[in-house]
Amino acid sequence: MTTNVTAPAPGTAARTLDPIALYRTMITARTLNDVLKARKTQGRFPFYIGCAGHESVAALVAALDDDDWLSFYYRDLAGWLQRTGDIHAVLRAAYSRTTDPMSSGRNMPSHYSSRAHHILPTFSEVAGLAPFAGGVGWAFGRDGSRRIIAFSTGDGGAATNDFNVLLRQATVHKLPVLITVWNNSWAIMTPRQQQWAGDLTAQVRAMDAVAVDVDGANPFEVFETAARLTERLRTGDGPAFMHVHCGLLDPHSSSTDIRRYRTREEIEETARTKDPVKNMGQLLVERGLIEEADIERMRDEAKAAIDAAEEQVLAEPQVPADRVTQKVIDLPPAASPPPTNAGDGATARPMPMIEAINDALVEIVRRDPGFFVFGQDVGSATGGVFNATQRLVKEFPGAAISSALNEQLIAGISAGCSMADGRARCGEVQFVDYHQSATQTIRLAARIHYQSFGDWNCPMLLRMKAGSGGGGPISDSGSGGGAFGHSNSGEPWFTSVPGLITICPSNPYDAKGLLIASSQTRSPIVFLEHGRLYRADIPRIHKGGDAIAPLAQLWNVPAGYYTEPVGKARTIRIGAGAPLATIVSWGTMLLESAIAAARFTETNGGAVDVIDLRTLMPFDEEAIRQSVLATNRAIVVTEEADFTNFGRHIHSWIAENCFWRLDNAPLLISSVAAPPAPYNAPEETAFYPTADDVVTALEQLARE
Ligand SMILES: Cc1ncc(C[n+]2csc(CCOP(=O)(O)OP(=O)(O)O)c2C)c(N)n1
Repeated sequence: MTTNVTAPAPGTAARTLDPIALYRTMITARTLNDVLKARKTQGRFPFYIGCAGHESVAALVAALDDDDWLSFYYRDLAGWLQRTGDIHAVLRAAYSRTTDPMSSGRNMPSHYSSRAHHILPTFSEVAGLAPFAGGVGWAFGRDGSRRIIAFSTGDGGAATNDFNVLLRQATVHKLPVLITVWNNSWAIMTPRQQQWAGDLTAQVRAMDAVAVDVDGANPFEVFETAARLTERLRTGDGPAFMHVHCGLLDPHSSSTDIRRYRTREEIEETARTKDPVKNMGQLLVERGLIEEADIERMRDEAKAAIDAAEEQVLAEPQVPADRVTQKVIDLPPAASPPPTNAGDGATARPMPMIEAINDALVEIVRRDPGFFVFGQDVGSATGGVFNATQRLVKEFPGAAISSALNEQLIAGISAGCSMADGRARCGEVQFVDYHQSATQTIRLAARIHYQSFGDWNCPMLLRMKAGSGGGGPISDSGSGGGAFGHSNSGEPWFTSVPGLITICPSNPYDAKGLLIASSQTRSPIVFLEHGRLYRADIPRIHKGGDAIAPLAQLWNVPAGYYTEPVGKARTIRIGAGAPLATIVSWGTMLLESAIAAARFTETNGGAVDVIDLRTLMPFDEEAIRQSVLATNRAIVVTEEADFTNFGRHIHSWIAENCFWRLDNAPLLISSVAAPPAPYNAPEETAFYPTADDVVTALEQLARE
């Protein structure tokens, strides 16, 4: 083994290693680990998960530049210390102090995170950061900065979908990601043999990454391998993989009894042969860089520094309970109005929603050349299967990029890249039904702001075609034949995720304004585009009859850049005089509701208020309250199937908040309780509510 202790090899830019500083970091990590283990045993805090046996990760970090990003996992205390030198932070996290820079005391200890030091916010979900790390690598691959990101996980982590998504992201797109698996042979109590068959390193190599096995008990070998691979990564030749063989010197965590699942012989053998701190000390002594006595002295110095830090941290403030709802969501800034003249003479022109979406994407890229849409088929000449990116493809080559058929891969690129760039980066999911594999990534993206107590934002923007297939509202255009897999409306999947903004426009004007507003988001957004509305015309009172006048202007879309406010509903009054009832709806069902209101008022006179929620979560409570307090009657209309759904949430909110002012029980109109939606026309039509159902409900409210 050769050791790069003085200078880089001629002709390379490899970093030099200060072996004594590295050893100091490793010994500090081990000492801090032992202190924290003891404190947990003393009942000073509820949980601790340690690093003993994994300290060579400090050598890997030593091979990187400070501008390189890190995606750690819970064994990477030594990596944290190598990058930040901050023992206080570790103690602050353990003791849940507000001063904890990782999460202000919100997350468990050992969940490393720091925007200032480019350390992504560690999740408890094993390897959950993997698709995000791919997204960060994507950003670095595009920006020419030659930065890289190093990702680590354990042997159990290598079995996750998330990890396999990262491998595909990084290899297909040749991303500068150093992927490391720290194989300590255990995933809690499950031996390594359950995680993969055959040779993991060979498997990764076959995917077209440079892949090597490394002895994790030897920090010099870890450093040299990482330094060599890192230089290659900076050339843009694609990812590298390190299969680091190491040993776990402690039980899995403070909740696990090591002797219940590991033999005494194996534990002793691991301690004897796989202790990187002990090995490093011996190597330094053998090379004459330190003396035996220095080891004890350095340990004492580390302990003294930890003791002093602990005393200071214990005096720092504990987390106040009333903070619990802070930093859940970060809405985009207030809306900016359309230009009165976009410069080409045309201020506004009629167009369907799909054109308005094309228009919005073009406006976004004009102002933010780093913006892109990544999704299945979106880079094709047609601009995806629904043509939403057709103009991007034509006018901004490279801004719409076709992806592999993997929704989690898409979400990860969008999420990670948005964190690296600090601006919305867009993924397109072809049908909302297929977002399922991305669920974990979406949920984690939505948690980042809260978990890190505002240190991180994840402005991921995911556009999805949602809702029933077909062209135009059901009352106008009949069945669509979308069937299973192409017809879910999707609201409950997203509106139940804390920290996630869900938007669903009903018309071209709002689609454009809200999509442009979404490009300024700080929290992740799911933007639901109802397929029936892509090419829908202004809804008509009766098939072939007059257009509904109050909606007509929303099909006239201004040229240029404008935004509509996220979190604000649009109240549309249909008819004249005092409104009889409030209908709350969104998307396709907003059009059915408007048709119903027009028909009802045509026959009965008077008016109906139709509230288009537009943003489903967080929804506009004030708009609903104001209208229902004036009408005293409410109907919620949703395309969702009749199970636990978002429409019921709005219905329940009205009952809870407006109860004493209601003349009758609020009504809920939804699809039936079945999986959406059968392919044949009779059953499909029977599945969805239409304007006729809403008219019946209005008549019932008028009678009661
Ligand atoms: C996705 C997920 N599934 C299960 C768990 C529970 N869990 C926590 S750690 C762990 C084992 C991880 O093992 P490995 O990746 O080998 O890392 P090690 O702890 O051995 O370093 C499990 C199953 C989890 N946190 N996340």
